[in-house]
Amino acid sequence: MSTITETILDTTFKKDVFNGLTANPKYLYSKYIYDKRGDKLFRDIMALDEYYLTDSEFEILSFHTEAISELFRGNGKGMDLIELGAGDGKKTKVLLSYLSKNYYDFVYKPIDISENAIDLLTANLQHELPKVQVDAEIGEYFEVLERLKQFNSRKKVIMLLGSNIGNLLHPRAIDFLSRLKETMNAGDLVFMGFDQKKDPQTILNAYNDPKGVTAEFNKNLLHRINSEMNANFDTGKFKHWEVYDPETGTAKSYLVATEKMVVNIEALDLTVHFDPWETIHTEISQKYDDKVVQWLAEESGLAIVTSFSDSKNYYKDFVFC
Ligand code: AVJ
Repeated sequence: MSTITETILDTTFKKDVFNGLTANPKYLYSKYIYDKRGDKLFRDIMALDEYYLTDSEFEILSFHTEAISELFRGNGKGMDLIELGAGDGKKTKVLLSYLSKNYYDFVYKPIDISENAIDLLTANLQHELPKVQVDAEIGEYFEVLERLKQFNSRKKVIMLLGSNIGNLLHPRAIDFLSRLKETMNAGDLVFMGFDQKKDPQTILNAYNDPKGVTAEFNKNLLHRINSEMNANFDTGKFKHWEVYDPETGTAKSYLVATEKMVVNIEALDLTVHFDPWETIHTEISQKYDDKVVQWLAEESGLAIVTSFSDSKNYYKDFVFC
């Protein structure tokens, strides 16, 4: 890379876009979907009938509130409930409400890199559950977790809902879980959602809704590059495409160029050529079975304490220590 290129690529977002669109085959990371518009589109996805993940996990948390809360009970010195990537907190509120009504001594610590998301959530909780003590942190997950490790007298429960782990292929998931394990002390727990393997058609429908919300969500990557890097992607000329491999459990999203195109990204000083039907790989949404979760846990030094499932066995929340 020349020095000029290095000065232009002054953010990780720019570097990642440059690397992804000059690679063969092309790719972009799904984490960049989530700006304000992307957050809104994801909330719209969660409200879709086809997107069963949210309802399934909501059912688990509602049906097993007491059993889950019992696992979270502290050792007499209080508990920190740390949520990574909290979003709008709709599912978490079920637990928070129960925990606060039953006089658990706990602090809810949502962690997110989006200041916007944290502000919305904190204001909402202040209004709806004023008794819950909220201590939000804006930052990278591990930065915050490493800081919290020193307060080892309080029990920590680290929660990751929504099958967000599914955005990582297994080797990166193992890396992530191993790093979580390193920030845990004896008695601490991880509470994590894993979307399950099921009828492949159900999975494809969840990522291919007829209203096209998921397509818009996927294309938000191109919208963001257009507005933040002064590019001229014609988003109407890309097609959202989803594939699911029932053997590996990997769902993959693509944006497919429907014709030959030349795109300029001014801020990167880059011209990108697309052949007709050339792809940009944008997202992984991994689906799991018990064997795979068991293997991921073992590889990461975690032990499975228990798991909770919805009535259709579409989704599972696992507890690790
Ligand atoms: C938020 C990563 C769990 O992969 O199911 C929804 C994002 N992508 N529809 C998922 C998403 C397309 C979602 N996660």
